[in-house]
Amino acid sequence: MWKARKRLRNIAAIAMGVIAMAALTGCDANLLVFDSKGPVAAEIESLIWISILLCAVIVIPVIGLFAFIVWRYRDKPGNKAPYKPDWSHSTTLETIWWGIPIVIIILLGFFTVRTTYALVEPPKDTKAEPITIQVTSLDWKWLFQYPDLGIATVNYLHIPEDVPIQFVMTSDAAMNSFWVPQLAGQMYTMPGMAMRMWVQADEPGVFSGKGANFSGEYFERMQFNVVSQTESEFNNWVAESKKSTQTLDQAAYAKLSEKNTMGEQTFGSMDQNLFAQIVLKNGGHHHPNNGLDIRGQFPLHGTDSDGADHSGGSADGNHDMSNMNHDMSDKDMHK
Ligand SMILES: [Cu+2]
Repeated sequence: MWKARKRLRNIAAIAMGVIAMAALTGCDANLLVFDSKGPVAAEIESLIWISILLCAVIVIPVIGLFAFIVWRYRDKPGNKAPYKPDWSHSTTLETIWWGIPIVIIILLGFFTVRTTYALVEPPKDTKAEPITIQVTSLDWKWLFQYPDLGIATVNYLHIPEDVPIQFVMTSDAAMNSFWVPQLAGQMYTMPGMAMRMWVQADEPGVFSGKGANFSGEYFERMQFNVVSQTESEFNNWVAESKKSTQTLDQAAYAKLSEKNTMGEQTFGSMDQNLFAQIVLKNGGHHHPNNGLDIRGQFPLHGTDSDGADHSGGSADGNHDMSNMNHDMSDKDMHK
């Protein structure tokens, strides 16, 4: 009996040690949401802090009361704690333990909604002209296209510091989640949809990003570095990348779409319509007035221009890419 109990205690001690180690090593130095390096991530970080404080308002008194009650009402000869077996209701207590959570839920909701809406817009205090990066998650790699610059990369990207980056994201495989913890929150990439997330880095540096969603056999290989650079360094990198003779055309994309893993790649030129085609071929549906900068050429369908008939679903066979009479390549058309 005694031996069994001792063995149980040893197992418990080892289990606690393993959990503690996992908890400590889990904080990869590159994945710190509490070490934000840009205005978008800073906004999210303050929301996390507000949430922690509001939770603490409940958690700390509850833990304190638990310890107090266990001590105060413990079974001990001569304990003078009041004993009231017939007690059943207290309006004061009911008001407190319903009132505080209601106030906390209202505050949490207020701050969450405020942050969510704020993040739809590019960072307010930045004057720089935004640049767009189109992101496609594939099995098992990330494709980044720079429609403004005509280059593309795989599994890494460079951005200029202090410039708002508009990530327009889709998936051409299982859905995934794009996450650069120090620069922004997570956003899902989904086939047939284009999602937008604003990102901005305050300083030069290398920030790690990853697919935060399980996406099959090699999901853990869906990692990439975001290299933030000064404007001149960034321009040098762009000029250097343009020298690459690799072109991201249909043939190159077909190769990228194969199920495999790969290292970093750079394409010196690319097909400007590719991203739009990826979104449309998976059942996507272009809405010119939604403010998303998907770029590329879209076929005109129905009565899009006056905003009617947007009910046509994903199985829309009318999206024939050969019928490119609706030129959306002009940036102003997206305003
Ligand atoms: Cu439409």
